[in-house]
Amino acid sequence: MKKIACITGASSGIGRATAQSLAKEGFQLILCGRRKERLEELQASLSVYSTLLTFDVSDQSAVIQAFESLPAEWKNIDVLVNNAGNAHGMSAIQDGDVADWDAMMASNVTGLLYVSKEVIKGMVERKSGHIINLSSIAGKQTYPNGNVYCASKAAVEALSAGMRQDLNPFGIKVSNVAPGAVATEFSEVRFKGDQAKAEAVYAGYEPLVAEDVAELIRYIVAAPAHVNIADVTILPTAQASAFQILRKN
Ligand code: 8X3
Repeated sequence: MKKIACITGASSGIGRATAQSLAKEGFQLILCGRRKERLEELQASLSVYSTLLTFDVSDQSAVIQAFESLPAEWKNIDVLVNNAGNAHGMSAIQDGDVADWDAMMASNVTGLLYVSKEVIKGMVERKSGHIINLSSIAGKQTYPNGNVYCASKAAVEALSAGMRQDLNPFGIKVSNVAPGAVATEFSEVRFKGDQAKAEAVYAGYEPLVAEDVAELIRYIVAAPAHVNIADVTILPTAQASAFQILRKN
């Protein structure tokens, strides 16, 4: 029988790579994102059947409308990958920009909840499903100037644990994936287009690439029915913690 996976933030980075990895696993894909053209370009590159939902996770009515618009054949979502999210700015708490704080909490926490609410309904009814939440090493260790981003990812950690508890009676798996440094658009967005700052994050060592995390997600999804890979931290070999990266220059 066909298996359906829904991926948020599929237009770039880990989300896009996860679409490619789950396509190899034979999933039909619901690709969610804000940038329709990028989703269409991804769709055209995939060998599996897919459909697009264009919405912003932080807009609850848009989230509801998007999932309601799914034709019946797409409604039974087996796997939800809550990947959408970003960092905006990096500064001491006393210098933080409230708009950045709001944007991070809205996408990383509230948006994850809005999407989950729409998808969990069907999973509970069918008593099956798998939710994979993208957290971060930043959810496990707070670093200087990370404050609100770290808090948003700590919230994801708590939500993964809470979802696992509440959805346990329904046989629904919940997995938490916490990557360290991954070379994506992440730092460019965090530093608002400042290329030099973004490149410095990944300088002097080999960071993870989106495909490394996507392959981990594929492994988590492909585990036997009785196995839930509950919580995984994935780091570049050069990274020992949020605070320690071995750089060669
Ligand atoms: C991204 C990893 O270490 O830049 O979530 O916070 S880090």
